[in-house]
Parts: sequence; C-alpha cells; structure tokens
Amino acid sequence: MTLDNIKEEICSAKNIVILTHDVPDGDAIGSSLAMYIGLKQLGKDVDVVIPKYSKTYKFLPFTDEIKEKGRVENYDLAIALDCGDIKRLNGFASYFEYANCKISIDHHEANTMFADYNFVDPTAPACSQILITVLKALKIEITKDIGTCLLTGVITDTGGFKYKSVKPETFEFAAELLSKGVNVSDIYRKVLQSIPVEKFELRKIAINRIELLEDGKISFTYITKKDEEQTKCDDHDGIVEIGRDIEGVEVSIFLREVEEDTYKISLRSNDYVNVSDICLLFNGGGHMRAAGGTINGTFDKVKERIVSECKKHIDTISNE
Ligand SMILES: [Mn+2]
Repeated sequence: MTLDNIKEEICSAKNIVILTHDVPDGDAIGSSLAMYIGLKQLGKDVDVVIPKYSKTYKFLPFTDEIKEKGRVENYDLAIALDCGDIKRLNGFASYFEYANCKISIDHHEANTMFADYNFVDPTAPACSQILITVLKALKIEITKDIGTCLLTGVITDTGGFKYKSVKPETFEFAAELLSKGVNVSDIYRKVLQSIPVEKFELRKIAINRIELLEDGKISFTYITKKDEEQTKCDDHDGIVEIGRDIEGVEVSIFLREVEEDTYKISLRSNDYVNVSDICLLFNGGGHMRAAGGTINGTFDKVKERIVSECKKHIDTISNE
C-alpha cells in the first residue's frame, strides 16, 4: 500500500525537503508547515521551501523557518504537497528531481502521478485533510500548532466549509482539531475575512473591470502588471471568486498579466462546468470548480480564446 511505502521512506530518510505548488494558498502552506512540524517531531533534518507567499499566512506557526532555497542539492526524500503536476512546482522542481525518493500527497483530480509514491485522493476537500491520515500513520502527535496549519488548509480550500467537496469527515476532522485547542474563529478571520488595504485597492480595480458575458453566464476580469505596481500588491487571492458569486454566473474568469503577452488564468465554476478540463488545454489543471493555467498572446487574443473555450463548455453541457 502506498501509505506503507510512504511511511517507510519517511522513516529511513534523514534529509527531507517539503515543496508545494507555485502561488501557494492556505492549503499549500498549511499542509507544508504541518508536515514540517510533524517531521521535526520525528527528529528529521527537514526543510520547507516556499520562495514566495502571501503575508496573510504569516500568522501560522513556524513561518519563520520557511526557506526560500534548499540547503542541499540532493535530498534523500522530497515531498510535494497539494501539487497536481511537477510543472507547478515551478522553481523548485530540481530539488524534487534530484531527490533519491519522491512522494506526492495531493487532492487534485488532474494529478499526473509524477512521484515514486503518489498518495492522491481527489475526493478530499483539501490536502490538509489527507495529511492527518499520513501524520497519524507516522505516529506524529497532532499538536495545536499542527492542527492550526491543517485547519487553515481545510478552511481556505472549502471557502470556510461551504463548498460541495465538504463531507461528514471534514467536520469530524475539524472537531478533532478543535479539541486540540485550535482557534477556528481566529483562523477564519485571518484567512477569509481581513484583507490588507493594498489588496483591497487591487481588488477594487478588478471589480470595476468585471464584464458579464454570454447572457451573464460568464464573468470576466483582469489585472495588469501596472496595476500591481500602482497598488504595490501582487496578492490576487479571492478576486476570481467575486465574479463567481454574481447571480447567474456559471464560470468566472480572472486573467493576470505575468509578463508581456503571458497571462495566468484562474477559473471558477458554480455548478456543472468542469474548469479543470478547460485549464488542461492551457498548460494547467486543478479541480472541477477551481482551476488555473497559463496562456500566451496579446490581451485581446487571450481574452477571446478563454471566453470562447468557457462558452463552448457551457453550451455543450446545457445542450445535453
Ligand atoms: Mn489544496
């Protein structure tokens, strides 16, 4: 069984590196830190490498120990968390490739099974929820710190327990963490409610640009590099959800300029459109109702391509 192999590999490794996906969200960071704290408990030489992340998550325990770069080139073991594709490991893929053994623990539907051992459950609402099983198998004590990281992952990936991915186990899991002293309302407020002023300014720009297309079934907006310079903010978390929450919208599109003629796409769907399928066409993927990718071309071309692809998916399904 994969879990037994994972246990064995973790037990025998000395040097371990923990990696996650680029533009890390609360589940990516929460899972990484929970794993880090757990492996420290086992006395491992462990690094958690996350070059850049939103300061929203600075409140999590042990963020001071997050490294921008690894300590060595060749780790005994590399663990990728919450990452469906090696391409999404971005700058740190070399640590993964050079490691003697590679493990992936994830919940992305489109996971490419890129590791030696892949512990993937696409029905789990968050990687953090899978992690508790792994940590327990390793006989790691679920402390308040670990619980805070894990619950942050679940809260961010379920939008505060409101997505369809939430199952009875999600609440059982939350109940268990609460019993360890984890402060759910504090996490909720920090990751879902309060936003820094500069982030609010960036959001305002995106909201003002929202267009409703295809009879209001598609919401579209974007942010340029200039907007980021002007607001001194590059944290786009939450923008794509604003469009998704407009009544009648099936798919919300958010484009972000990363360099000239290159855009990152974020898609959200409300119900029946599988946006992971759409993003697979654009070098990306993700979940049925939340996915991302990259697209090259001028702004007008990019907009036209992504809108027409979303329209095609909406039409096919509504004609079935
Ligand atoms: Mn996740």
